[in-house]
Amino acid sequence: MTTEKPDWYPMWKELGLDLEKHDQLLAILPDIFKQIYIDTQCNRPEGIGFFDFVVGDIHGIRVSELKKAKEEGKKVIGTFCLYIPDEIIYALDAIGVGLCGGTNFSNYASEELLPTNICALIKSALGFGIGNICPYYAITDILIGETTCDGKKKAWEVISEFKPIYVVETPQCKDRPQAKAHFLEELRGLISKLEEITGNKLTAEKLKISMEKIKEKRNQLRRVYNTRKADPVPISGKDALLVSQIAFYDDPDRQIQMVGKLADELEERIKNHIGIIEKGAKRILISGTPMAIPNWKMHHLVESKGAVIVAEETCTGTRYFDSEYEIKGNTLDELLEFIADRYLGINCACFTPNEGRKEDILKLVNDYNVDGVILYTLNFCQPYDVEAVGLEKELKKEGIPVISISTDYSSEDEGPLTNRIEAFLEILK
Ligand code: BJ8
Repeated sequence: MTTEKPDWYPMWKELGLDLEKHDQLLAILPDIFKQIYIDTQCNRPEGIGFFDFVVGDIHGIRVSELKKAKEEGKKVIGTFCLYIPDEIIYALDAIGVGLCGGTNFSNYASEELLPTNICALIKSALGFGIGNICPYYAITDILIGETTCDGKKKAWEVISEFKPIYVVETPQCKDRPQAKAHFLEELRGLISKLEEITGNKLTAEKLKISMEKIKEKRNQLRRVYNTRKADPVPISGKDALLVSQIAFYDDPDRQIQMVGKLADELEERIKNHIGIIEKGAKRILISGTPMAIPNWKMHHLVESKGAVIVAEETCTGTRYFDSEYEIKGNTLDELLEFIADRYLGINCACFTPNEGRKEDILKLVNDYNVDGVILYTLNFCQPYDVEAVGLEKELKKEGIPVISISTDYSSEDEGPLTNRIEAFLEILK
């Protein structure tokens, strides 16, 4: 892979990007990345080089691949939630890209359309799209929303003025039997919509192949996470987060290969007792709202203080690959049942009740030998904010050190947050 970047301007222009604003965005990113990833870390695994390269050309190669795929007749589908199964998108010979936003750079474009007290992830994602500064958004043929939190539900109405969007009605009480029946119906509705968009027909055979591929992608990510159970830990939390973030928009076959290669290297590092930080460093679990690229704030603050993040109970963490299926059925209906079961097993705070999340956290604390938990919530995210109150009490009852942090994408609160994190790390045994 050459490191010399081609001239992507003609492609960005063709996609209708606001080139001036887009230039400003791309001018900021390399410095942030260098400061957080390169200048402050050493002894990183070699395999992380691929992921650095992907970020270094974040709006280039992958977008050009999507453009080429579109010229060959494929459709690109934008999503915002784990609950939209990639398996279905790929089985219809389309390509899925996750479009959640992780920077407040794009807020200028959405602030007049949204109230101020809406979470940073929604503001950012909408701003990227409406402001024409995200080529991934620009290249999509349709967006798929879902009815998880109220903020997103209403955001789809705003965004529908700018781009076609289809909304999947995710159930609210996912543990009820009727929730599964409802979700299955919604998945069938999604399939019909995607069949209409792609002009392809979903078959059991195609779905099975796609399920095997997406499952394998999750398997490789799980392998990377499993290595983080070791002490010394062979990869930093920041790097693991980056790998997980890129999984949302890169090609699944390449992900299987590159994440797999990284996992091989990390397993080898464990055998040779090679860590990213010395043995005995404080081990932190982050639990809460997803962290979309380039939201590396919490990881950077924590790891700058000499602790290491060993797992994330988030959708850009273990929720991405937890809950797995066996691919046994032969009919479309049977396969969809497995898919529905798998996705309804994801314990997102948007569902009620959501007891499974507490169990997930306790299991992670045990499996990853965690010293302390940070309950991380984006400001104005009510589902995770409310759950954090109860979880904090429950974890304390279990004798697990815990701290709740609500923040956004700005750097304004970094001073007070650093003080709180330092104080928290000091109380860990
Ligand atoms: S399955 S976590 S990806 S809904 S942070 S927008 S919840 S106000 S992102 Fe999510 Fe699916 Fe759940 Fe995962 Fe709303 Fe909260 Fe904002 Fe959020």
